[in-house]
Amino acid sequence: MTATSDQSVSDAVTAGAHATEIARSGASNLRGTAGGGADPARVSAVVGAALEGIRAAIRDHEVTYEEFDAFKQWLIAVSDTGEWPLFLDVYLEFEVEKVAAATQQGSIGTILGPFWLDGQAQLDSPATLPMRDDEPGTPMILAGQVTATDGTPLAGAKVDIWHTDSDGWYSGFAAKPPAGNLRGVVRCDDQGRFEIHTRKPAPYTIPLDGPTGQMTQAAGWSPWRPAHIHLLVTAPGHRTLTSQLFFTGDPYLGNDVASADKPELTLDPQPTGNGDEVRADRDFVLEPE
Ligand code: MBD
Ligand code: FE
Repeated sequence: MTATSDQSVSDAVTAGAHATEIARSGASNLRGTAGGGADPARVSAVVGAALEGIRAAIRDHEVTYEEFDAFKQWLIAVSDTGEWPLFLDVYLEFEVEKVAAATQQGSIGTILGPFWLDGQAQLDSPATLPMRDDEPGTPMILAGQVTATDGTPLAGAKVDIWHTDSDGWYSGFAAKPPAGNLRGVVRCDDQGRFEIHTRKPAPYTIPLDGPTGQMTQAAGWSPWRPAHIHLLVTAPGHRTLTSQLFFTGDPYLGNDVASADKPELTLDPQPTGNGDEVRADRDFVLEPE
């Protein structure tokens, strides 16, 4: 990878440093137990297969010393910018999510990604997410009900929601939006219903000034993610649903750099008649633990 100027590396470093801190603390390990104590046979099988995949690429494509050295430089840049969470969540998490989804009942989910934050505003439904006085973008209502797989409404359910602003920036990971912007944990009513007032997010490119974006572009791949809303839907005694919602007509659907979009997760918001406000309805079904 080519070197980048200090100025252009800053988006990647701003996002990467915080995402690395969160991943290192284990706070974003929402679907797993702590690591360690792995069975040697499993380490050998999984790590062995991963290494053999890379060795096969070297053999099949006759990788040169120059390219091997560029790979080393790239790995070092991933560490220096803190982009391990970004790189892993963009290029590998969707496969891990498929493994997890194979044993999950209820609503279909998708990957968590690197930009979830703990400790956000706790709100009661109907709720408006924290936003700037002049928050740009189309006003949007997301509403629905959380039930168990047997249809029981889940009174104690919460919807933890985070998404970019209408320019594609996440609060907490980019300099522009203030802390907590367009993030919140919404407590549903006694019927498990929620109504969340926010702004429609925009399509997003992964940082282009860091090694993950540079590798993506060097390969001629699209660095875009379709516009999306992240959600963690929780209820006591139920398995947490990690999901994202997308929008009909988004030009990047089916070509998500993170391979996380699924047809079942597409919203088609409709005008409410209140200015340019739109509304989308979506229910969630959680599996008892
Ligand atoms: C994102 O916003 C995201 O959701 C994922 C999975 C990866 C990179 C950026
Ligand atoms: Fe995202």
